[in-house]
Amino acid sequence: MTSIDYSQKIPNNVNLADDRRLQRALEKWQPAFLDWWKDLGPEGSHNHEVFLRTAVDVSPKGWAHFDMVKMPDYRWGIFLADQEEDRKVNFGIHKGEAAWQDVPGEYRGELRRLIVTQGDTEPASVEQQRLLSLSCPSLYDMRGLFQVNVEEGRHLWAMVYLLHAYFGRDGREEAEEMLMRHAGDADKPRILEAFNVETEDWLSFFMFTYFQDRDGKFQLSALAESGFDPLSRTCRFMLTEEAHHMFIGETGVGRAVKRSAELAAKHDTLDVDKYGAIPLPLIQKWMNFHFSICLDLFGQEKSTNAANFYSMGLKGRFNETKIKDDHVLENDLFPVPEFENGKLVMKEISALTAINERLRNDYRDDCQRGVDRWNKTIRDMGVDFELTLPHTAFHRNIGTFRDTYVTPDGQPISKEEFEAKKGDWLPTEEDRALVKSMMVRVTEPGKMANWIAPPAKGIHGKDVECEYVKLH
Ligand code: BYC
Ligand code: FE
Ligand code: FE
Repeated sequence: MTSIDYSQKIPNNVNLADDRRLQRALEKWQPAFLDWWKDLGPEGSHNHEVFLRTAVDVSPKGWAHFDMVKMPDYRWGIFLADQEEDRKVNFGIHKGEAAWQDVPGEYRGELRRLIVTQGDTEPASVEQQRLLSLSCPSLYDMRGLFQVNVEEGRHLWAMVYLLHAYFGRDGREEAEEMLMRHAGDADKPRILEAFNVETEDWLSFFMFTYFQDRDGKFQLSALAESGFDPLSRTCRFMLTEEAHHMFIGETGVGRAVKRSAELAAKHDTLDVDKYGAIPLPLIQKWMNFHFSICLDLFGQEKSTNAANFYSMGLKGRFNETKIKDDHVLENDLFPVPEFENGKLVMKEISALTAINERLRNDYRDDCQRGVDRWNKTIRDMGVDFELTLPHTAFHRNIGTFRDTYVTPDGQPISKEEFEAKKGDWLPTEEDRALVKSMMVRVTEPGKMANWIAPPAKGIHGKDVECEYVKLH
């Protein structure tokens, strides 16, 4: 089952050829997808040849095949991780029952909603990033961008497959809608807020792949626990690709940090913009922005939706089966933050209703790890500056902290104070213009824009100097 049939119009490892109806329906959706890619995929990329990895096998070892690929010829397909024998529903009220190979009728609406929300983010990110190749800091980075973009396109295929295969006519309608909503569109925006923000510059792109793709990791991990087995298998394979997106983010921010610290040490000042690099305090502002909008993606602290998804066995916790408890949670409590008379306090609520909050906490811990590594780079250069994740309450638009005003270190303040100080904490128009002015396109193999350090090594054993993209 693991090998992928590339002789098909739609490469797949789900025996699509055996289900003619489904195959025809997906083959009808395929040109709409390709039109969307042409219109809203990476600008000006259609003739480029790119050193891309393509899935040829879904086994943990060696599923990735690297080759020069002409961008529109990338083979988007449908790949599910192998079926686990005897898999069970591992949490909620159906715990212990055999995992579902079909949609449980009573949960159809909820499952469809989860799949649609997940699917919607994938093409959204491609739309958000579509202009970035025009200001890439190197061919190595342009390749990284395109790799992420084609895989997010494939993640859309993953969700569209589930909609077509398991949700009949409404599934097909939802699949069409995926190509109708657009990031930032005033009339038909993408579903989640953070997927409507423009990714204007490469620092934003690296923050996006560090923080926002990491939300992907946590949401997909929670969906990979699903009792609906096809969703679990799809998400498990998507997660193998996600790791590389976060690598691009972590090393990208890390290289900007390194260059900035290098120049700060050399000239004994943090104001390295005079030397063409992004000052560390600006990197902090970008981080404050991206981290806070990503915290919103986890939903409200108290969510009956999340409680229901869990009890129904549709969406679990991060590493559900490794957690040592009853996996039903009816008698468990979990602390969530609340405002009481202007003060932040923790309140214990039902662990079921606090599922979103728990995932957000896991996410926060994971985010901290990379920040620690960036700080080590800064220290190693002998520069006195520390990057810190802002407080969970800072700059939030969903849940308890919506309409509250809090400093990055968690002190409640008035709206007026927040408005007056905002420019110290979040990117201002001038900051954005400054960073944008550094985003000069560099396309000579091996060369880097001045604001970023070169990567430690190239891709798949190749040198950094390799011509990762042949521009045509
Ligand atoms: N924006 O009960 P609540 C990725 C709504 S990233 C706008 O807390 P729930 C990727 C909510 O819909 C991973 N609206 O909601 C990364 C609800 O509406 P109703 C994406 C929001 O359902 C990079 C109401 O507020 N995957 O893959 O518990 C590149 C009540 O809220 C938002 C997923 O998100 C928001 N941020 O939780 C490419 C997984 N938050 O019912 C790709 C699927 C909440 O009042 N989605 N609302 O009309 C879910 O699991 C959940 O729907 C959410 C929200 C976690 C998003
Ligand atoms: Fe994705
Ligand atoms: Fe991703």
